Amino acid sequence: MSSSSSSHMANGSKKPEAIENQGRLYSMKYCPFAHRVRLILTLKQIPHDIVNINLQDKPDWYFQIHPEGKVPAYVDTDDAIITDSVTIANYLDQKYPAPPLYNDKTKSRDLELLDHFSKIINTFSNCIHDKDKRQFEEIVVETKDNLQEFEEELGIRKTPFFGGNNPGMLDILMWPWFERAKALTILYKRRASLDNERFPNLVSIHLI
Ligand SMILES: N[C@@H](CCC(=O)N[C@@H](CS)C(=O)NCC(=O)O)C(=O)O
Repeated sequence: MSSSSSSHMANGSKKPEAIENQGRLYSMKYCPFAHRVRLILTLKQIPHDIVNINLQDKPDWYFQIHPEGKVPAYVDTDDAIITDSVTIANYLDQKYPAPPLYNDKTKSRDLELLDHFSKIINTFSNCIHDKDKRQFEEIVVETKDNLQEFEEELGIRKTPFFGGNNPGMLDILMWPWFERAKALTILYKRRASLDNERFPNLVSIHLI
């Protein structure tokens, strides 16, 4: 369904030719935002290829696709260019409705929670890039407080995932940061995890 170059294209490289009838994701192997889109492409079985971009030495041609040179960017079969992970996810969900990733009853709350999740993304990013000078304990307390409403929402929905019995859009768009949370344990040499007593629902989804 997809092919991807494991190396990352740098300046001086030639832009790979588009493949007929396939969209293309410009990605970077470790980027959580691009990971979101890879999950959607796989789940919806959308034919695509993946071109990885070296973000330390971006190819000149890539700025014609994304003026700021960021990933992810998705180029559709009709050459439409879509940037920003959430915009791409929603675009693909509209174009390829199966399986459905939103539920009419919960969509607006999902979008609200997604917006609130950006606080957690920012904290994670600041920690990883050594920009958050606070003590580890303080960061953990704040992050847990920010996750409280997610735990409560699962309690209200009484379903294993935000999407119901299967992961939905919110689950998918949050997942890359849960998967990477263990990086904080390595970075701070302290265990960064959620406690089962306070976060039983989130722990059971994410096994962290
Ligand atoms: N809001 C964007 C954020 C994308 C983003 O920040 N990507 C990072 C890689 S993880 C990037 O391209 N960094 C390179 C740069 O800023 O020059 C999205 O959701 O797609």
